[in-house]
Amino acid sequence: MVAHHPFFIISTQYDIHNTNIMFIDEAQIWVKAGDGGNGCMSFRREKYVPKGGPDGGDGGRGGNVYFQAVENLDTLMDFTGKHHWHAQSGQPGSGKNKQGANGQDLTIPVPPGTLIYDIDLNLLLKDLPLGGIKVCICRGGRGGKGNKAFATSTNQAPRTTTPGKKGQERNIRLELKLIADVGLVGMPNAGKSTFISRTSGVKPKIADYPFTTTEPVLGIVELTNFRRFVMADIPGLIEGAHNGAGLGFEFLKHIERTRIIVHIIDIMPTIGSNPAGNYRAIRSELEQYSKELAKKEEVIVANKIDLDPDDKIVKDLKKKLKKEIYPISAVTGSGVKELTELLWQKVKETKATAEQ
Ligand SMILES: Nc1nc2c(ncn2[C@@H]2O[C@H](COP(=O)(O)OP(=O)(O)OP(=O)(O)O)[C@@H](O)[C@H]2O)c(=O)[nH]1
Ligand SMILES: [Mg+2]
Repeated sequence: MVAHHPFFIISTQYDIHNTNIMFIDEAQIWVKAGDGGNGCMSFRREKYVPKGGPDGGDGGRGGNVYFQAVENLDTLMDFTGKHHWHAQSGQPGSGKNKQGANGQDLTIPVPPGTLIYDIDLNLLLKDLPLGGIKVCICRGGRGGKGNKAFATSTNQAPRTTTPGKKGQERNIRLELKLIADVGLVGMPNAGKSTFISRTSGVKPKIADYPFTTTEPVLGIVELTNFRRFVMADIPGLIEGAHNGAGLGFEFLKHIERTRIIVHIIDIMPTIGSNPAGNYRAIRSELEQYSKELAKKEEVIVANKIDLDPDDKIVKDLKKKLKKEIYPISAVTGSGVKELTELLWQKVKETKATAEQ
């Protein structure tokens, strides 16, 4: 449901020059720096001293708003529930020439790669490509002057003070480009879209006819403890795809850069085909398309096990393919949680290897 939240928009963009599926994660928020505290008007009052001098202190400075890129964040989802962000205002000055306390700064953590736009100015303010970088986006207001500050030799009892200045405020749009970690491949009707809709916030069209999906769809798969990865659903592949048959081929380039391929096999395919044969046909298409893609780590999933209550088809498939196979039912949810855990683990491992 995340995709429909007013402050959280997911859209997919294709860039044919860049073979990644780009996934734009967006959030709109309002940020405000703290106001400066007002200056104070006060006169010293001492017993037996007829005229005390002015002693109103200055107001404190309002806190600034910073954005900081933080390494372990990877989406803007945390902004879904919080639209208003403000730093603390400065305290007013007080008597005895006491300056008001400064307001505390606010630092908003965002994932590396976040772009910060001012919506009203339609302007890119900053780009935070790397973790650790911190920028000030709204300055806190200066504190006002207390009447002590206006005392001169000719005006020893000023009654003038100034108010604190307002803190800056902005309507901000955050934008983050993500790349899919996991790509789903398989024949039309295998249940790829059913799987992504069960595990992420996106709801692609699902139907019992081939080529229901005509364009890639990306979703964020969320697990417990803030673990997440990005998954791409692409149109189904068919034999001859590498020569242009069907729809899926055009989108294969998008999964070239994903870390893992999930190959979904329909264990009850249409008459005239069988699960093992379909698996091999898709593998052959991937190999003919690109050696690199074919070398990518693959997780083989047998889907629709609700239609195979005595496990016969899956056993037979394992025997034929001689590979590890993860049985699931995208419809009933059986095996789905285990599979997403496994995928997360593999994404984490490939990320760690890539960073070495
Ligand atoms: N019984 C059963 N049916 C399933 C399961 N998963 C998907 N289906 C059905 O299979 C049909 C195709 O599902 P989709 O998710 O649209 O398949 P797809 O792989 O995205 O298909 P394309 O977009 O055409 O490539 C739909 O009628 C689903 O309801 C499952 O686990 N069990
Ligand atoms: Mg589909």
